[in-house]
Amino acid sequence: MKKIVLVLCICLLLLGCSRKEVTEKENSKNKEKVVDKVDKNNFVSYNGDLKVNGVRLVNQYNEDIQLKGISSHGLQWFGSFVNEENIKTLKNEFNSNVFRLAMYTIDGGYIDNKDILDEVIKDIDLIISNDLYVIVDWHILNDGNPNTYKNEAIEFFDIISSRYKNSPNIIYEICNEPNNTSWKEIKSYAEEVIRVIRKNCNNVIIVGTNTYSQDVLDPASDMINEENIMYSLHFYAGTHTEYLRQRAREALDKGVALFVSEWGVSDASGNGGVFFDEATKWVKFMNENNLSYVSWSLSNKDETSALLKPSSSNVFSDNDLSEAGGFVKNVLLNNID
Ligand code: IDC
Repeated sequence: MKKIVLVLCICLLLLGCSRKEVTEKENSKNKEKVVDKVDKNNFVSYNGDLKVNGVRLVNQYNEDIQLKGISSHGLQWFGSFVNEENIKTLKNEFNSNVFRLAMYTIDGGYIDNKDILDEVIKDIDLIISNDLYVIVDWHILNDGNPNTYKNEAIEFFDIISSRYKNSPNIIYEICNEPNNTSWKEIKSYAEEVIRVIRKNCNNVIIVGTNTYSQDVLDPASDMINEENIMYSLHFYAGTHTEYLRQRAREALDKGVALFVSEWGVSDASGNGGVFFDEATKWVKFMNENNLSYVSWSLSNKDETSALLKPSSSNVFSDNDLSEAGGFVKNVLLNNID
């Protein structure tokens, strides 16, 4: 009897070891796959459809992924900076893997002039052809409550999501910065717009939170009951400090998946500073929590958040980078931490 038990134990032990060997082999194979096969030229081809798993953003293999990149300024004003040369520079020299198209609603945006749709489509195609992720941002701001132009939002997202229904590249940001409204209003808007997008595809959707996308605890007790939803957290280093990082930590602890779809080194006006010390704290925080982030903005406007000097032409090089631009380039190259 003892002998039988002993033999059985040895068998089990051997089986365990060989299992372990197999998993170890599989793991190292997977690692090889990630390290050797992803680079800037096949970023989306490799990572494919993104998903939200708990608070994590993951790729098609369920591997963690961190998107990092730049946002346009308002396309109605600075759209000419979204061009082939600049997108290639951001990809090759800044290691950006995502670009955000800020399409304002009012102030000369879609509500005022629907021709901007053609530009958005042209820009999306350009970014897709560079194998990058692209955030299509319905940039509400002065129109505080997203329900103000809900019907237009539904029309817009129906057009884009049916046109790009098979494209893993697109991330939908359905309301940049709600303000002076309530989570109840935002949630009911989001549910309607999400329903329209979901008829076409299952891509990740980012939902703004109240108070210019800072009230990230609101969804904790009242989540949107859909797959692949994230909530935006926006900060400007001269205005938003540790208290907002603390709120973000609490939100993450409570299961709110966060995406920093806009941040700047200036104060919240887009000017002032620059505030590199506080921005560095934010960068550390985002990297530690594997949060994805997108910096405001690719423009040569005379304001400190602009990544280019006022003298920059539409196609920029290193000499054209503003103080903010130089800093953000280093952030994206992982030189700041
Ligand atoms: C700012 C621009 C500025 C423009 C203003 C109003 O930097 O040039 O005049 O919008 O359109 C946000 C907004 C973003 C703001 C940015 C800085 O999403 O549109 O851009 N900001 O103020 N939220 C917090 C800060």
